[in-house]
Amino acid sequence: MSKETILILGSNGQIGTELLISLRAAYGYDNVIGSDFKQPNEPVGGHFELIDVLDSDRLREVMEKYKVTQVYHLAALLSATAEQKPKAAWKLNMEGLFNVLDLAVELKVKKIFWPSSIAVFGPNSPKYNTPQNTVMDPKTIYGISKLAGEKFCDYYFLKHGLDIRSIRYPGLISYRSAPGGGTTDYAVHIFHEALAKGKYECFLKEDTMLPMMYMDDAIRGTIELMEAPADKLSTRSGYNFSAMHFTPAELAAEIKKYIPEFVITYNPDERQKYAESWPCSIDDMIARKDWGWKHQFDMPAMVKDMLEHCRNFV
Ligand code: AKB
Repeated sequence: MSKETILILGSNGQIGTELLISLRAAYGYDNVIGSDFKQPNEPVGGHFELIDVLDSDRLREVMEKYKVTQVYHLAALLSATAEQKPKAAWKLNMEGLFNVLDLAVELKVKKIFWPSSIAVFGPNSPKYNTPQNTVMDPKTIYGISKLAGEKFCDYYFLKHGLDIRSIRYPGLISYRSAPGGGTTDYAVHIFHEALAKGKYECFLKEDTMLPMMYMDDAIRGTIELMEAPADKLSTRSGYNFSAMHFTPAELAAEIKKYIPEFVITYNPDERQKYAESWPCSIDDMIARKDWGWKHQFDMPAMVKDMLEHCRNFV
């Protein structure tokens, strides 16, 4: 395997924190550079650079300094935060992506990873087993920026031959890193509150079904996509990517098997609207066929593992 130097933009975030660990294990500690617009809360060791993705000169400086061969561009505002500041979200999510794509072409970066989301779908997309190619009418600024981003990724692949790969992440559930500003975040908070207080007030209605995935699967799948032979990939926008789907009531019932006294209440807020515009479940057949994607964690396995790990934080 040729030597790779990998830059993660947004390595303090929910996905970035875990990718940094896994990529360092796979590619060598010193070959993976973490970066974010602020210092991590806890030192992560190894190479770390402060980068605002809107500052193209700074990005170029770091990419040249390390002779970066791969970039994982994760810096973005998620659905709920983006809705509070739509113009700032559009600027960060789109201009940040352009800066990365343009520098990748100029500096001949070998591969780029950019995360898309189930938020690219909308109320007129099929709700269940939403296919890879279908009606896409996102209603959140986050979803609009992800759909536009997908189109630009495809465009840079076609026009410049840039090897860009992308996944439409469902809600991600993790114990090492906290989510921030998303609609699916309830599925992480619920574990910490169940263990600390025995109760949780959910900001979605009890029957709001959404596609979800355990972080271990998401990280493994992401790296597998990045390592797949280019000629196996049939899409350069975003692959549908799925593992499980459930409602808050179903998740609470599974948690109650371990914490019988756990009580969930519901107080839906504006995030309900965003969730209702998204699919309930996803058909990821093409990812499974193209690069062999296969999830390992279903909902019961995820709950067991989350509770075992989250107990250490209480
Ligand atoms: C969010 O809730 O905004 C994200 C997503 C589904 O992309 N987790």
